[in-house]
Amino acid sequence: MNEMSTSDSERRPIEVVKAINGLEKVVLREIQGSSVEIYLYGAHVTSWKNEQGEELLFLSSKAIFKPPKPIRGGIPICFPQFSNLGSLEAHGFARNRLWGFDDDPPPFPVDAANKVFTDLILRPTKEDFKIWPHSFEYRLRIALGPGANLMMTSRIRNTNTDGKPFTFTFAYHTYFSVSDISEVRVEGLETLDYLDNCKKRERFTEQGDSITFEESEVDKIYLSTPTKIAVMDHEKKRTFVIRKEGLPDAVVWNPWEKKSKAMVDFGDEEYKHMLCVEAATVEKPITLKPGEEWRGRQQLSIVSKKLDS
Ligand code: TA6
Repeated sequence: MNEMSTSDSERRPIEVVKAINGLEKVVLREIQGSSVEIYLYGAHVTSWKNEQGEELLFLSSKAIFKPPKPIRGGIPICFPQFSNLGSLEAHGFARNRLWGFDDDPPPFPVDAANKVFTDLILRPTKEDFKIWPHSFEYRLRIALGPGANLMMTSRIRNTNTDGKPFTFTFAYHTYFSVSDISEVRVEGLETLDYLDNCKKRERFTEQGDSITFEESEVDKIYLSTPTKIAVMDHEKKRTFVIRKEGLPDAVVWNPWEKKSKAMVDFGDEEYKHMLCVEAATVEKPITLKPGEEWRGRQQLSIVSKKLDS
């Protein structure tokens, strides 16, 4: 990755449109035909399509596009708290806040191939300060490259002026669209330790084979995983590859039948067509002193053949 900026002349234009319930949405289109859609509400990616125009992310048909309800599906951002690991609402507040455009982002290591991107920024409101008394700047670059490569880079800086550090956990809570959950395998998490959210976060060690899904909810936090994980959809002959930096853990979630029925913004049968595999940092929360910055990046891509081990 070379340190240079994509000149404005090279950069492809982005579209900003009024979408569901008047919420603003950014549309990135890559020259070969792939696209990404991002709501400023939550800096939430709700669509990622390949060059054939096929949707790669799951978005519930019952998703609610109305603050403060988070959008069900796509890629919610969990910050400054993953799940209920703290006193804040589940998964923190970044996913149900209105983000702005970052017109003057600090220099950024870019991949020259990614000519279409947008820079978004979140700073705390007075209300946020009451529940999480810290100043921060969260800069997010979402870039789309050839082959429908989707790159998401988060830079979180502690801007406290009272000398106080802050600590957070984080996840890109990606909902992949799959043909049939019973046809899906996840590779790259074999033999790893994980915390089982269905068993009071007890610690277990995963078996030696790739992970498959049958009969019940799966909600596991895999610890210190490889930087590359594959989600293989045999029926669609499609493999999603997740590459991650600064995000040692990975969460795997499928609500299965019972929990699907319990969620108002999720269809009873929709668990059959989605799988969450989330690049995360959970086990070892990140602590930043004033002036310090953390970076967490995920790259999502699609390959048609099996991932070389
Ligand atoms: O990432 C998995 C998880 O933490 C599950 O425990 C489940 O609750 C899921 O997230 C969805 O959470 P949400 O708050 O969006 O309903």
